[in-house]
Amino acid sequence: MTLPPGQRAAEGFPRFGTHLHHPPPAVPADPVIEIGGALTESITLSLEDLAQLPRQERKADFHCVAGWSATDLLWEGTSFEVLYRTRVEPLIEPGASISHVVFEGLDGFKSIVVLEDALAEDVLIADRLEGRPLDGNHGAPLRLVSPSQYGFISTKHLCHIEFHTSEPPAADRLSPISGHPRARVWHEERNRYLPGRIVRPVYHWLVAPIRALSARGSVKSPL
Ligand SMILES: Nc1nc2c(c(=O)[nH]1)N[C@H]1C(S)=C(S)[C@@H](COP(=O)(O)O)O[C@H]1N2
Ligand SMILES: [Mo]
Repeated sequence: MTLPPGQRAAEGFPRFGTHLHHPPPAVPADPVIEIGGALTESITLSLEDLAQLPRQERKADFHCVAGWSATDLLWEGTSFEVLYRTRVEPLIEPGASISHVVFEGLDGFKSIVVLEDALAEDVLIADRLEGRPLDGNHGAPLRLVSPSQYGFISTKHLCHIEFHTSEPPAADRLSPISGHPRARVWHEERNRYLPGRIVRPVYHWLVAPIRALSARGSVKSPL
């Protein structure tokens, strides 16, 4: 098993995130994804709408920027590229060229993704993990999964996708641990300002406390 540079295999698949000790957000009775931005109209996709699109299964490792990796996870869901080509591209404003996509979760978490990275063939909007519906720990009801990018790209509890024609300002851009805008794990693009190998030790040091806090807010799960 080969992990990307600077990663260590974690035990299991921990709940982790900037949500820290906060429990996962409540799942709405009828979950939807709102889709908007530089489009001629905004649309709302229900789970039934998503179910019209082809299903995909994908085995992949998951890499957190702090340095832990979970291996061989089995995700199921919809290809983001197929969703984009079929439901979004026909709505793009004439003359507009989409460059970035913002994914937002029910807890207010956002990731900003370069369109080219979002359209990679391994990017899913997942609703199942290891053969079961996603639980609150890992992003119920739906989450983005972009296995070739650090975990902070893979927004959990996905409820809103917005398409932009230029790079929107990142909320954390002034922070010394601001995430790299590409976040490609094999390039070790951890940090917006500093080379990945330089920041590794600082990030590794964050794993234990964030993992412990995230576990405090976790829900009981069969995994
Ligand atoms: N909605 C939401 N999505 C999120 C986060 C978060 O705090 N909230 N944390 C991100 C980070 S930093 C990581 S490493 C992964 C962790 O996913 P997991 O809890 O399923 O392990 O979720 C990402 N997506
Ligand atoms: Mo992370």
